[in-house]
Amino acid sequence: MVVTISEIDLISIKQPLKQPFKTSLQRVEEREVILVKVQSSEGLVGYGECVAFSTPWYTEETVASCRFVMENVLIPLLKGKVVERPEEIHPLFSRVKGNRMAKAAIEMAVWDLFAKKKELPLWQMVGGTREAIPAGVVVAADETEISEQVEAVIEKGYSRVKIKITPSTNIELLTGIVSRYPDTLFFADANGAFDEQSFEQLKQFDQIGLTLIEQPFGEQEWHLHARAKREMKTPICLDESITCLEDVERMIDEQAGDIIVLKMARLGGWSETLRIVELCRQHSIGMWVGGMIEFGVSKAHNLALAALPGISLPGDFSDSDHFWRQDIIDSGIKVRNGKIALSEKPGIGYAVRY
Ligand code: OSB
Ligand code: MG
Repeated sequence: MVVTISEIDLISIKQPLKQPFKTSLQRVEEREVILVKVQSSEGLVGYGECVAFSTPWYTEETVASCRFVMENVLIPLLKGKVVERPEEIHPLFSRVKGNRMAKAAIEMAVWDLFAKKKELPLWQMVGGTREAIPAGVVVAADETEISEQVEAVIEKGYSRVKIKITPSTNIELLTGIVSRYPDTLFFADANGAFDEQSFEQLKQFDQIGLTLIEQPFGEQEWHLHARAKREMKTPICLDESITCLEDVERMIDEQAGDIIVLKMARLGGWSETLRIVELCRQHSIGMWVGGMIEFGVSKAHNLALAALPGISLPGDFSDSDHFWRQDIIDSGIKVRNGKIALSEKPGIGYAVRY
């Protein structure tokens, strides 16, 4: 199977969020992403979405740095190339240092293109075995708003809720919420807000009945994460610390975590993510697919990833109408009875409009 990459276009997408996304790191009110459209000489089209933020508050990359690297470095490497397998993109880009979110966006578009060429849903092309993906939602709000927002999402059918925490989170409030909904899985995401001084505060979260605690310490704090894993019973999950396969190997070697969040954008795309999934399967490391306030193209790729065997925990998969008035894919991502059905159409399975 041969594809000649003839065109690569970058399209800016900008939309206000329906409600502000508030974390200890950043308040996000408007989201800008770059839609990547890759075309083959025979007229097939694949889509990726570059999900770096406007400023480097979550990862080092930004919308501007990604656009620069894509336009000046990655697109010239790929344009006009004859590609036989989508796996060829990762080594082609490996001569470029870092810039994983920029690489991922283009690489993902090529994977979508190949699935369309093969006339297969992307989730089937990568070996997915599930037909519906359990939904999960993030409540990132001020303390006064949390109870109300949790109640609202549970009423909408979500059975996994992720709440943002910091050392000053009101433990009684959180304990009350978690015990009020015994059938709901609660994840707590700290985005690295704890440190050695606040270690004892972190331990208080161990009694609440959380499914996991995500990234309590900074991304390089391997020792503190290992200590948390030793001293606490709640599983420790790494998000920001995991940027490549070697980071997962380090987590395993240093026993610094039980679970990882898969974010294809942060990991540089499909190839690296699939290697990581294999490694985690071999070592019985839990996995789930994380979100970054994305639009439907990125979510569709992530849904295909979540269809793989071994990805057992529910990910950051909310309905398009959670963040957006109008998503960029037709009909949007729909949560029904706490699940999202996978599309049977080729590639990412949704028509894109922008
Ligand atoms: O840490 O998981 C995170 C959003 C933006 C940046 C980082 C994170 C998040 C989320 C997921 O919490 C939000 C979503 O559902 O897309
Ligand atoms: Mg996180």
